[in-house]
Amino acid sequence: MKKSLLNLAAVCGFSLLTISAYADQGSKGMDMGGMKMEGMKLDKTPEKPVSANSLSDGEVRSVDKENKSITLKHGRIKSSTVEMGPMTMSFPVKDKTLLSNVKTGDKVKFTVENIDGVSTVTTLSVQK
Ligand SMILES: [Cu+2]
Repeated sequence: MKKSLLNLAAVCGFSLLTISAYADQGSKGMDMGGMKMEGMKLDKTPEKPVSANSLSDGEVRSVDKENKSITLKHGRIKSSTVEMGPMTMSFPVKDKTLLSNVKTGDKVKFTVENIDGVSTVTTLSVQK
């Protein structure tokens, strides 16, 4: 379990170059299959509390309430389970109420966690 989370986090970070090539073309979700990890530190388990997650910056590109997803142009993400560099991509959101107050163009702060192998937005707040 822990190992698979680590693997996925590593794959996500390591897929950055591949994904970013596609992300701006509006592809949904991320195909993380088949990527091998390398150079990932495995000496730590991702058991930090959620509060250890740092907020990431993003700008909303689109909101899809029906599918509970949001496309964000995001800065660097580094949470206890997800790490990736800046890119534009879509994320599923943990709870659709997170989408109730955001619209395209909003600047947001958000956190991402790996939930069942998917990088999922778990908190989101609009920056005024
Ligand atoms: Cu990303």
